[in-house]
Amino acid sequence: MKFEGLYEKTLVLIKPDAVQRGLIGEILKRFEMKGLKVVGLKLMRLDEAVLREHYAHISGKPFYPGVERFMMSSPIVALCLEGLEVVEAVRLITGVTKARQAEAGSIRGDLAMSVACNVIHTSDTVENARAEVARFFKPDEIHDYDKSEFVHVYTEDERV
Ligand code: FUP
Repeated sequence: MKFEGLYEKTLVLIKPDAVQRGLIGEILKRFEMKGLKVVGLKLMRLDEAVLREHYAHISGKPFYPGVERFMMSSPIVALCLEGLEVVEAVRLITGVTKARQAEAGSIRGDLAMSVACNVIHTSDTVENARAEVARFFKPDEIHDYDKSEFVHVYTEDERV
């Protein structure tokens, strides 16, 4: 891959509310339409241990037990996406945490009204994305392949 160093991977979790509401396809479609490359994809159940690690930054909050119960209430879909500056691009498509305030056109803005049941988790920084992809995917579950991305990069300084 050309300019490999500029490419990032990010983690998306399609949460139990989206699985229950039949929104897996809609959410996947939005990422695919944006031009993002799916390099990891699986249905899985989460347990307390992985959730406490994943949500360490909120595990002391009063609402945390509810988050844990919700995230274990049905399987989720874990998705690893790859692309140029993909972490920021995916956060923009995600919308803010409180879904009823999320911008129209974003996934949360279009598909949810709740704070807790806000249809997806997405990594918020490049550093967290690295740790989160490693938390949810084994190395052999990430698939490297060629896909045209229609992102034109001339030099490492010129990302257009
Ligand atoms: P985000 O990065 O947008 O997923 O948001 P946070 O990491 O701050 O929060 C993680 C999850 O905790 C949210 F997706 C939903 C839940 N949460 C609540 O239930 N109540 C709150 O007040 C804040 C977050």
